[in-house]
Amino acid sequence: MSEEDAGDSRGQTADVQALAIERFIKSYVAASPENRLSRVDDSPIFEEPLVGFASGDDPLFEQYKELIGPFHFTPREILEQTLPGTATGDVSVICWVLPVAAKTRAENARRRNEPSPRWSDTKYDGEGFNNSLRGALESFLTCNGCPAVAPGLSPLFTLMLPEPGGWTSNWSERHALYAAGMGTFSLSDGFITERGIAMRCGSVVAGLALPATPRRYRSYTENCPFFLDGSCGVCARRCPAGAISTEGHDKGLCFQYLNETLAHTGERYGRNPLACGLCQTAVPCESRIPPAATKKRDCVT
Ligand code: B12
Repeated sequence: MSEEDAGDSRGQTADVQALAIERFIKSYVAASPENRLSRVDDSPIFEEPLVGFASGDDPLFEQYKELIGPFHFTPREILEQTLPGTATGDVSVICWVLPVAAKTRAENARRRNEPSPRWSDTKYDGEGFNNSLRGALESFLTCNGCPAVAPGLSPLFTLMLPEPGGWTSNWSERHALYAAGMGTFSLSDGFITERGIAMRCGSVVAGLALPATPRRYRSYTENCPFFLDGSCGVCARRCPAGAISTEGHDKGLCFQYLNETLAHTGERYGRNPLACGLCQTAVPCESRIPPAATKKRDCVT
């Protein structure tokens, strides 16, 4: 076999592996009884996911050490430090987006000061399901002979309060998604994907060479119309904590609103602290890339 043929067959194997992983994630979301709002009406918490891949050696992950902090893991580091001796070959990051169900978005969109019960349960039961998916994909890969770790489930995963920025983790799911070409950040700090900003997301780092999803964005805020021409800003008007302004998102005010102001609602719902997500519903980016951002991009290219 020529070198070129060998390269082709490696590429085909990678494509087949990527397809199998995408199918696994989509089937799990469609079939899992945990993807259900069991305290409400047993309807699905999330709709069909988006799946993307990044190379574990993408230089962006080194940049994140400067951007977020030296404590932020590269994919190779989290794999090697969680499962010593396993990160010797290729490393890829498998990312997914779980779009919040339309009914939940519609209910939260009508709220002005506090989230709806469906939204709140989407945070708690939804993140519980997201963790099951992380674990299931880890097992699927491990059973197929591939070392894998979901950073969010790693015993090394932690949240910290570095100066002066507010809560930060040593593995940011959204930054992994950005590397995997799945969207961009917004004025509210939220991440806007092709299925919008009303979503939860996750990732697994695997010892595989998967085809990286092309990153077509020229800026890390390209999907947010505010950063294109100063328009929109609906998320700032929606935020009941006054935590979003033309200066961006004040994590401290956001955190305080969630933990203190919403404490009484949390008691009523039996969920403390509460979710909020008003900045992610009744906004032009709720379930898609806002047309204003797409139109502007088309003009530029
Ligand atoms: C800590 C945390 C919080 C904190 C702080 C939020 C924050 N912005 O960091 C608090 C408690 C306030 C919070 C609130 C919420 N959170 Co929260 N939170 C997290 C957590 C656990 C870690 C986030 C983190 O460490 N980020 C790292 C820091 C550095 O990111 P950042 O400051 O946002 O990044 C900015 C800069 O890095 C900047 N940037 C500057 N230069 C450059 C250059 C490049 C190249 C790039 C790429 C970026 C970049 O871009 C960003 C935006 O300005 C993640 C789960 C995870 N492990 O990722 C969930 C997560 C971010 N939260 C999530 C959600 C849903 C929420 C809430 C909506 C609550 C709810 N469920 O109703 C609110 C929304 C708040 C908001 N407007 O962002 C989702 C995100 C969904 C989305 N569409 O973005 C996540 C990913 C959880 C999940 N599993 O899905 N959260």
